[in-house]
Amino acid sequence: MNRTYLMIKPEAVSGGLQGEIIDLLLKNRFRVARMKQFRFDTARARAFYAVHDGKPFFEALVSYITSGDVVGLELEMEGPAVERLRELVGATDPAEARPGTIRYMYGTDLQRNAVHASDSQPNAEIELAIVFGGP
Ligand code: FUP
Repeated sequence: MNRTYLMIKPEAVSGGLQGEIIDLLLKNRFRVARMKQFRFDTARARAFYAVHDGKPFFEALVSYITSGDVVGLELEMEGPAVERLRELVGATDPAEARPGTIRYMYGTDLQRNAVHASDSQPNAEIELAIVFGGP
C-alpha cells in the first residue's frame, strides 16, 4: 500500500468544501487512513513549508495557512499514490488547472488553491510526521 498527504486549506474548510473534496478522493479510490482538523501555529507552519523559506511568497503563505483550520488526510492506495493525487489536484495555479481537477473546481487563486498535496514520497513522509506525529 502506498501513502501520501493531502491537506484541505483554510478557505476551503471555512467555505464548507471539505465534504465534497473528501468525496472526490474516495471516488478516485483513495482510502482515508487518518484525518485531522487542526490549526497551524506559526512555528509548525514554517516547518511544514520550510522548502519555501526565503522565497518572496513565504511569509504570506505562512500567514495564510495559519489563518484558520485545515483538514489533513493520510491517503492510501494500491497504485502510485503521490502521482495519482497530484494528477487529481491539478496545477498549482487554479487558472491553469485542468477541468475535473480539485484546484480547477475549488481553487480561488495561486495562494488560495484549496488543497496541498505532497510532491514526492520523502516529502509525504515528512509532512505526515509533522501533522500526525508518530505512526
Ligand atoms: P504545489 O506543490 O502545487 O502546492 O506548489 P508549490 O510547492 O510550488 O507552492 C506551494 C504553495 O505556495 C502553493 F500551494 C501556493 C503557494 N504559492 C504562492 O502563494 N505564490 C507563488 O508564487 C507560488 C506558490
